[in-house]
Amino acid sequence: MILRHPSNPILQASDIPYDASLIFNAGVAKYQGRYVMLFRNDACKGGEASWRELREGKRPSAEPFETSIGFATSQDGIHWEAAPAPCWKVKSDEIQRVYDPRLTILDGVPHVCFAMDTRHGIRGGIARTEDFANFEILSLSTPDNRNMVLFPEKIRGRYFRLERPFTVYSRGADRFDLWCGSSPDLRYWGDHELVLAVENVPFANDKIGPAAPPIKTAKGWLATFHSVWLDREKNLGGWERSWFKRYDAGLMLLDLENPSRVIGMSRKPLLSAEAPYERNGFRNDVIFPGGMILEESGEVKIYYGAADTVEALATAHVDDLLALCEPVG
Ligand code: BMA
Repeated sequence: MILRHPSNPILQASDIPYDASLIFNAGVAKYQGRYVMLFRNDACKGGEASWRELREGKRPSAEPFETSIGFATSQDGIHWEAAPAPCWKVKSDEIQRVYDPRLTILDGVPHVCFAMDTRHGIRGGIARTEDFANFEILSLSTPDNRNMVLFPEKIRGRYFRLERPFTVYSRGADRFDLWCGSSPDLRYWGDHELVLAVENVPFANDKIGPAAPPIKTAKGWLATFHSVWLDREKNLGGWERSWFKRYDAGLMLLDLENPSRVIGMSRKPLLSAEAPYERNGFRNDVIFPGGMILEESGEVKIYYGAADTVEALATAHVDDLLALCEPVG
């Protein structure tokens, strides 16, 4: 049904022609006759030697990584070539990094949703780029918010996005839900509505959030989300050593005209960590989809970060994915 690609991982540190350690959580789209990818690179600051130490479980006291966004292209969506240098790195007194890019071609132009860590909170942003070298930031949310994804077209004359605010006080620590907002111009966002809450997902007990930008089908918007299961008794481990959260991929179907309405959902995870590159890495047992492409053949390519370490690909037929979504409500 859903197949992990035999070439997995499709992108990893050894494929990158500059300092790279963890290559994951990529956004992917088809653009001008090829596949394009923006990926997250957490590069170990201490170079190869510190990187080896980290992997042996010797954790340095200072923040060991420097994050940048890299660009890669592909003719088939499977074999990728990374550009010779990172394409986006933001650092200032206020901004610490941008990460977890998602890509949507909107009005014929690539748009990137991203998370931004700042000294005053985590912000979700949207930027447009014509060349994957210059990024014009169109909007930035108030903290804390991230995991934004854009719908690929206007709905009822407005732009829509899914997002995940961090409701720390009102919902208790880590009880974060998935929301939808809309905008006349991609700059000003409002009319927010709750889409899916943690308690609506049988395999989540901690938090959920948008994953890849949704794809349009005759039955509704097919959308992935990530869901988190926390067990403080069970250290899942990884190079980071202490890690207690399993990240699965979930699948839901949203109403075409009102995308804040869930009309279907898979009762089971679409993908759970099974393969060695999903089970073992910086943070074990993490699946984090960020890109989804519907091919003319009906094949859906789902790109996901695995174990916060590499980028992987799974494929399924769109009809099989739709069949997984049981009616809701
Ligand atoms: C989330 C984000 C992602 C990461 C995931 C698992 O909260 O930080 O970037 O992949 O945790 O570590």
